[in-house]
Amino acid sequence: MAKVRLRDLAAMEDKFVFGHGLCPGCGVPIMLKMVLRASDYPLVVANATGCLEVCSSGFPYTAWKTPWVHNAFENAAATAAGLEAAYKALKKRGRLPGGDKKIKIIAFGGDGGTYDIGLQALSGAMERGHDIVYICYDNQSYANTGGQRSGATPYGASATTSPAGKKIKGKLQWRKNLTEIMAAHDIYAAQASVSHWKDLYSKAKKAIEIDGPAFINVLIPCPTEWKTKTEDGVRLAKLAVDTKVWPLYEVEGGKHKINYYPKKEIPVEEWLKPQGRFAHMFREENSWMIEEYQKKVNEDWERLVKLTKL
Ligand SMILES: Cc1ncc(C[n+]2csc(CCOP(=O)(O)OP(=O)(O)O)c2C)c(N)n1
Ligand code: SF4
Ligand SMILES: [Mg+2]
Repeated sequence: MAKVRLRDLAAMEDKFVFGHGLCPGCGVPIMLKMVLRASDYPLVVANATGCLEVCSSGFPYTAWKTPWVHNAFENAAATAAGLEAAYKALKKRGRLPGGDKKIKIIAFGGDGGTYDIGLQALSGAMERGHDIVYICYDNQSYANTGGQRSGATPYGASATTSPAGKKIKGKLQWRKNLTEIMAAHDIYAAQASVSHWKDLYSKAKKAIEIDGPAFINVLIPCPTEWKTKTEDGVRLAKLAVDTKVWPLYEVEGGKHKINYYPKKEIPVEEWLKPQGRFAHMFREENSWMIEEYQKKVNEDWERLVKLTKL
């Protein structure tokens, strides 16, 4: 793990600053400030449509202090791949503005833009081996457009397109395991959370240093769509890790490594309870949903532990 002290981080230049309109308590800027600090090189950012893009670039303002390209909802990875190809071509011809200095290309996309609509572009870019980093900021919802369910939305969560009511009890499917899908591309793939900033910083640094494709899936608390108190975000992100709902791990050279083993068993309902989107699961007649949830979390954790032993 890269060694970093909080006071050194605090002294670093901020490349994502005031002037954005992200909600109070949103986890996106926490993630962003950490990831942007992890680079020793100038960065060029590709950003899929979503909360981050919409809230940081209302013309004529910008919260970005680094070159930034807005692309469509579905093609952040393709934009990043194109930027990298252009960078390489200009470098080869000696036509890079600012000389020959190394830059890195980094793409940010939400879970909707990554798990779902941008998956083809992402898979293609990673398979072709572009020297890019792709960060999925996973708030488990199509948040920017009103909280529709995505492939990342957890089982049971009430979303505007999977509303808990008389007909259904929230989302009926389990979350897609995107981190494993990306690991299957034989690249550096990792899972991180804004609650564990040293781990996140180290993973971002490693991904940026790697000469080739890298992917990180970062859990982002979203008070608006998780229906939680604004001040609870980081605590909930930590609870997701401690209840094993969101294990911190990485896959490098085909080897799985768990970066954090929770010290004690915390039931999954501790994570579910403070979130309004799961409120219906706490009605007596729906208690089986919490049991199902716990069973799945246990099974997924056991499977992950087994993978680390291969
Ligand atoms: C092709 C296309 N379909 C739909 C939209 C509308 N749209 C814009 S952002 C968005 C949701 C984004 O969700 P996510 O990627 O999870 O980012 P978040 O808003 O949660 O940050 C949708 C549906 C669009 N811009 N383009
Ligand atoms: S809706 Fe959620 S992810 Fe979007 S800005 Fe608000 S808190 Fe952040
Ligand atoms: Mg989202």
